[in-house]
Amino acid sequence: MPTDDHGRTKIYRDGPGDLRVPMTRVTLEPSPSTNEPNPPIDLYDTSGPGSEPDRGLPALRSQWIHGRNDVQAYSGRGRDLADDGRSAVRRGASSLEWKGERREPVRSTDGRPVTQMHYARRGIVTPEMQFVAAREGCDVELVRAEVASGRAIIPVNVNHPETEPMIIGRAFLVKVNANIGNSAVTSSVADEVEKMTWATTWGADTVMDLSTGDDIHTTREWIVRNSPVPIGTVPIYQALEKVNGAADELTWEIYRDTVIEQCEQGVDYMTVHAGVLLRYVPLTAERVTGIVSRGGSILAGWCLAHHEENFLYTHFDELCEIFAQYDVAFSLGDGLRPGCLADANDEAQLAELQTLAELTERAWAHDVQVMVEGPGHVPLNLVEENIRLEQDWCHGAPFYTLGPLVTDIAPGYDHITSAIGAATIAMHGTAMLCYVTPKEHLGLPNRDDVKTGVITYKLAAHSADVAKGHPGARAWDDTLSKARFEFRWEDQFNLSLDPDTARAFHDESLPADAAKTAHFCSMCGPKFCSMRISADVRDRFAKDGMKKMSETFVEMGSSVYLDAQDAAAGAKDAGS
Ligand code: IRN
Ligand code: FE2
Repeated sequence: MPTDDHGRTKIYRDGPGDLRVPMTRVTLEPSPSTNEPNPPIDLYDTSGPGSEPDRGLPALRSQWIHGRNDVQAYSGRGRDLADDGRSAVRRGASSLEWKGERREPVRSTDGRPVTQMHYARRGIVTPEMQFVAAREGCDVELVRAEVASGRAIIPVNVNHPETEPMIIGRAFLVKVNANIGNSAVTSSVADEVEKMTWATTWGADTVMDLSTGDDIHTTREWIVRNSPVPIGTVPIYQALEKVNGAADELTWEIYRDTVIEQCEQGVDYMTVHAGVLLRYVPLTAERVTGIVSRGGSILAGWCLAHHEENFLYTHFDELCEIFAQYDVAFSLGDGLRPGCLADANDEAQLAELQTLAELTERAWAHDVQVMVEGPGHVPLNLVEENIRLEQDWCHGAPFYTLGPLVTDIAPGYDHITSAIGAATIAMHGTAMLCYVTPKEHLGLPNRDDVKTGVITYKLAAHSADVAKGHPGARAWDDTLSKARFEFRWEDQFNLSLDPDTARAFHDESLPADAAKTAHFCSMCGPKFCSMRISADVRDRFAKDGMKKMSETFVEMGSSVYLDAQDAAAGAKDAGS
């Protein structure tokens, strides 16, 4: 959320030890009629401490990571990995070089897991868990227990010390992911860093870098070093670049080296489409839109070309061993998600989900954190079944869904078609929502689209928090409503998800400063403002009680018109 001089400031709440937890504090004006003070409200803040792009953020978690004495620096993939010759990383643009300094990656000292799940299962409360508890305003034991059981994850790679820990799980606030990333066609490294910062400014809880094309490695390095939120990727995209787009030439070794390269850079979670099994691919043959997942289509193509099982599935345990040594979380990819209403909840989708359930348990056996990806496009009446099956089959592992869009007829408005599905599925327990921007199906989102996508998903997520009765969620709505009823316009703007737009829309028709205290806006004008009329009625008839007031109202002919004098007084408020 943006901090500005309009009553919103960034504050740090003291947590246990040396923890400083960021919040946006909104200070409020007193109620005009009674002059009673309104206490400030603190809102969850994802914007980070603010970075200079070519310097990166401070390494907040460094001491926590090293204090555990279970990771150490090593010289990187060159020492330990067989290089098959094709996957050699250009040393010149190494992940390990930042501002000319060589940054040694760290990983587990002796191969044992260094994951938050590993600690949680042993009853250890980490500073990351304490930070999360202070941020969510909940008991740290809830955080530990949910992480231990797999029902929540804290994605924090040991090589991303810049991140402010956050938690994804149904017992916590619903989170929002924003996808960014260049394609071969448009945009530069600096643009993508700027988009990441912009997305977290408006409330993105995680950001996925889906870059393809040139400079994939450098783009990601810049993004990770500047990101206060967990970064996710889809490593198969970069692996495919390494074989120049020839999916058939992909190998486990190329993929594995790509994953390690990204583990060393500090990527916090990775989408792995390991559930796209050879035998499921024919199930998509009769679909209206086939396989719409990029990663899913790459792996389906590979399986068919080789007539072999998906190498991500056959090497899954090796992948777990790698993830465990850096604390990288799985986002088990839904490579067979439906791409239209007609294909929703079909055999291919549900068969894959069953495999994702099996993989969840395999990852947990390695103490590796997991979330499970979900659709896509689903008619509203089938949305709930998706979360119900996922929670049942995957033993409560957090669900992370892409919307879903509940209708296919509104290209240009798919942030809305999908936010309807997103709010619904989150109300029933989805832990994180992958945003969809207005450009979905049409083009690469620009800065405005990123903001629109994030705000739209924040409101979907918050609606679900309220519906779930999440502690404290409703207070935000009630605080804004009170400000609205009392015509505290500045408070109403500052409490908004997007204060800039709220203020600009108001000022479009009533720009004068005085209008900020007026008891109406230009939507209804002074005569028809229901809030004003209702407040007047309350004031005038308070003494006599509401019952009498209602009788009088009927006697007066049940008219909502104010008399001419009142209307003029309202107009004067605005002008003076
Ligand atoms: C989220 C839920 N289902 C899919 N996603 C996101 O889609 C995922 O997190 C990643 O950002 C993107 C992967 O797209 P493909 O490769 O499956 O199309
Ligand atoms: Fe789609």
